[in-house]
Order: sequence, then structure tokens, then C-alpha cells
Amino acid sequence: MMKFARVTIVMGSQSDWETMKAATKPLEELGIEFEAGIVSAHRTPQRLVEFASNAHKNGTKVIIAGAGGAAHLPGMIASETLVPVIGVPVASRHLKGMDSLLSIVQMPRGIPVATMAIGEAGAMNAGLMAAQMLAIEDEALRQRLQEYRQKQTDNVPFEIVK
Ligand code: RP5
Repeated sequence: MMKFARVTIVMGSQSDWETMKAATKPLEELGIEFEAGIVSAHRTPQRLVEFASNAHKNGTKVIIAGAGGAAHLPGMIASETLVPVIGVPVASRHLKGMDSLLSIVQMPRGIPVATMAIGEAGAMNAGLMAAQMLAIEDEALRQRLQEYRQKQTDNVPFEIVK
């Protein structure tokens, strides 16, 4: 059964979790509640419609949707809700995620999806982007994001390891 949270992460398949779990790291570090589950545009289309059309009333503020190959999940979710959707192209076996990226990024005008980079970096940035969206109305979270950034900056050494 699909659960909802302030940030709800969905993916097309169990095989996407290896990539999509990177989205949960910043959410955990920043203390943002989230749920994650499988919704497939092609294998579970009714679950998709039910999930997307109930997301707002179930309290979800941002949806992160990851999929690979013919990655219709983020766009189809976006077509059923006004909750902002962040799309993550998962690297596919044969085309290395170029198919996923182009499927997600080339939305027709009128139905936007905020598309991240292919793979783990995109998934992690999706978590951070969701946090930044929530921080618009949450000053304490904004502060935690500021500290997160500072820590990241402080952890980049000048010296090269030769
Ligand atoms: C997509 O097909 C999923 O998002 C996944 O990236 C890809 C392959 O799925 P599996 O065949 O591994 O279940 O719908």
C-alpha cells in the first residue's frame, strides 16, 4: 500500500532503488519525513493515477519520481497533480540513461517536470531540491540547509592527493 509523506519518492521498479536511495540521504540528514514506493507508469497505471490524484490531499508537498528507459512516470504523475514533480532519469542498461533523460526532460508545454541529472547525482540533487522547495516556507529548514552547504564547502580540501 502506497504511503504518503511531505516528500514522497516513487520509482518505476525495485531495480531503480539502488539509484533512488541517494535521494533519501539529504532528506534524512535534514530531518525531512519521506516515504518511498514503487509506482510504474506501464505495469501499474491505475496505481499511478490513484497515487498522483491523491498526493495533494494526502499532504505531499513534493514528489520525486525516478524511472529508466521509456521513463514516462514523472510526466504522467505531473499530468495528474499540481504537486511539483522532480524527475530523476535512472541509468538504463543499453542506452545508459540517455533514453530516460530525454523521456523525462522533453515534456510538452503546460505540464512541467523539474528534471535532474542521470543517476545517483540526480537522485541526491532531487532530495536537496525538494528540501529547498520546502525551505521556502520553513525558516528552520532553511537554516539546516545553510549548515549542510557550509559543511560541504568545509569538506573540500585544497590539497590534491598525488
Ligand atoms: C522502468 O523500466 C523502471 O523505471 C526501470 O528503470 C526500468 C527497468 O525495470 P525492470 O525491468 O528492472 O523492473 O519502468
